[in-house]
Amino acid sequence: GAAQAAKAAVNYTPTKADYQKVYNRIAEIMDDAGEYDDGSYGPVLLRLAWHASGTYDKATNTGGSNYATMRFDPEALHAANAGLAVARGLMDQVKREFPWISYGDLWTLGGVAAVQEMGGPKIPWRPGRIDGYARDATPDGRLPDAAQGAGHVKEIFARMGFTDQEAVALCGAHALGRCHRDRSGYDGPWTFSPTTFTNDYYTLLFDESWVWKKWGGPKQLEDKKTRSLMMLPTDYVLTQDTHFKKHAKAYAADSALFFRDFSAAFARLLELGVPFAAAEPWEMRSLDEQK
Ligand code: HIF
Repeated sequence: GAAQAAKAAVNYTPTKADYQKVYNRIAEIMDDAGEYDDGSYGPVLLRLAWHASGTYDKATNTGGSNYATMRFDPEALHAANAGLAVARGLMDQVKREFPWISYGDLWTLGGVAAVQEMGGPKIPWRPGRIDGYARDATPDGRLPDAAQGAGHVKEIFARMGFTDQEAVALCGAHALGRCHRDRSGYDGPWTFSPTTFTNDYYTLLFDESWVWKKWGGPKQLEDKKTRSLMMLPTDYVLTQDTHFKKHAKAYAADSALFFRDFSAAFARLLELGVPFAAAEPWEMRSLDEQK
C-alpha cells in the first residue's frame, strides 16, 4: 500500500531520536500561537488527538487513531470535529518537514506534546499507526454529545473500553482550552489557566456554585461568582452521578493521583484500534528537559 511505498521511498526506519525531533517541532509550533485563543495551540492539538482516537468501538474493533481518517470528508465535516481544521493544518506543516511519519502517529504525538508541554504528566507513546483511506472511516455519532447526561458519557467511554474511573480521569483534560461559539456553539474556558495542565477542573466543579447560563446559546453552566468559567452538561454530571462523583472528588483532593490515572488512560486512548508490534512505549522528553 501507500504506507509501504512511502517507507520504501525513504528506505529508513525512524528511531526514537527522529520522533523526538517531530515532538520538538510540534512543541515549538504550539507555543508560537501569538494572539490565538489563550496563546497556545496545545488545547486544540490535544482535541485533535482525542477525536482521532475516540471513534473506537471495542465490540467491532473499528475506529481509533490508526488510519487518521479525519483527513477525509465526511469525517472532517462531522459536527463534533468543527474547528479541528486549525489543528490539522498545523500538523500538515510538521508533516511537510517529516514526511516519513504517518498522520496517526503525528496527531497522537501532538496530543502527547500538548499534555507534556502544558505541564501535565508524561504520556507513554509509541509509533506504529499507518495511513488509511476514506473507506476506513467510522460513521458519524461515535464522539460524545455534550448536551447529554451521565448515561451517555458512561456508554460512550465504555464503548471505547474505558471504566467509569478512567472516563472521569480523562475528563480532567477540560482544564485545558475553551469552547468556541463558531465551533461547538458553547462558549468559554473551564478553568482560569487553560494552557496549564492542573486538577483545577475537579476542584472548580466542587468549590464553585454552577448555575445555568441565561443566554441564547446551548445549555451550559457558569460559575456564580465570576461568570467567566463554564461547564458542559457532560462535565456537570461528574458532580451528580454517585460513581462519577466518588472519582472526581478523589482527583480534586489529590493532584498526583489525577496525573497518574490521566497518564494511563490517555496513553491507552491514543492507542485504541492500533495493532502494535511488540515495541515498548517511550517517554518523549519535554523541551525543558532538553535545555
Ligand atoms: Fe472535550 N470538548 N469533550 N475532551 N475538549 C471541547 C473542547 C475540548 C466533550 C465536548 C467538548 C474530552 C471529552 C469530551 C478537549 C479535550 C477532551 C468542546 C468545545 C466540547 C463541546 C469545542 C469548541 O467549541 O472548540 C465531551 C462531551 C466529552 C465527553 C465527556 C476528553 C476528556 C476531557 C476525552 C478530552 O481529552 C480539549 C483540550 C478541548 C479544548 C479545545 C480548544 O480548542 O481549546
